[in-house]
Amino acid sequence: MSVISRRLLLGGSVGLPLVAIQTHRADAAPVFRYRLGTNLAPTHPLNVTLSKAIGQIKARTDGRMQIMLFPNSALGSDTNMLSQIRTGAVQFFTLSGLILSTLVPEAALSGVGYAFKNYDQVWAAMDGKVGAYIRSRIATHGLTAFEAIFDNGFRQVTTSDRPILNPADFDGLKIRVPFAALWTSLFKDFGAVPTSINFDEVYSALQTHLADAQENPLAIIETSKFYQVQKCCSLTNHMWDGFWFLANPTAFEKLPAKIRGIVEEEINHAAMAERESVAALNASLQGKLAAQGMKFNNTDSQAFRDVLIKAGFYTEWKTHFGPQAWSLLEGAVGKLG
Ligand code: X2X
Repeated sequence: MSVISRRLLLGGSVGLPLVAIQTHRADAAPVFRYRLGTNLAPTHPLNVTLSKAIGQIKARTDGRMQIMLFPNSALGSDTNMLSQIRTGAVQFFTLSGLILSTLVPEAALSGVGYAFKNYDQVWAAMDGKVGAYIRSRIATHGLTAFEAIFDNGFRQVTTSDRPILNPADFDGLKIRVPFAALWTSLFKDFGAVPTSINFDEVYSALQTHLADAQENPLAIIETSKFYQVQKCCSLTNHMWDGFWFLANPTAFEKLPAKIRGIVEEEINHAAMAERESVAALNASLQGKLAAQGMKFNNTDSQAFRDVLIKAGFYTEWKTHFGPQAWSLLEGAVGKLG
């Protein structure tokens, strides 16, 4: 406004300077204001590291690339946001590969039950052939996934009353799972009764006993305060999960190449920092959560894996993913089933 007023004033006429204003405007470097949605609490390392990256991006682009972060599903639930990023209503979104599998079936590959045994296997696969394969599949469905996946972590089961000591303890348990066929299938095969609920409704679902259990890594159990509404935590490590940083391709391609490069660099850098923070939290939070009242127990993963084998879980999902995807996964983690 002040530029216009000054020019109008200097031009001394109302009609003439209009062209000058337009030229001036066309010459000015455009500013891009994009929105980024995440489902997690602001204190989770995902949001902490993304906030830092956003600051870096703004500084490195002289204020031209302004990303606004909306944590806590403030722009919508995960399934809703998946629609929004496809239409471009939101430009950036972090999403679990498993939930993404409602659109890109192959994206669930990283979530096969008891596939990854440790983080070394996870990062070798996700920064290697498995991740590259999944990203290429995501691209064919009209979304862009950045190279470095963010860590969610190895998932643990929490319950409102009984602990899960053995697979039989799952019998009839009403457990909340995110929207993904693989999650439902896994817990059905354990004998539980899974209910699909978006993350933004999990706390209240547990509070009202719509579900009596949920499963998430310790960093989420802490930052989303599930310890307030759950009593037991069984260290099952039944699945590794990560968040793809997704971009709407049209919005992303609209950015000048230099800005695109800076965004990619800073976001991928944030993912590496986030992985370290999450791993440190997941390794150290047990004591804190125990002090907040949670009762922990370890489990024998082979006993749970055996139940899945017997139930035909691996056979079913091998068929679902197909031989190419399955052999990539087995190449990273060894023979499954
Ligand atoms: O919904 C969940 O449980 C969460 C936060 O772990 C995911 O985004 C998959």
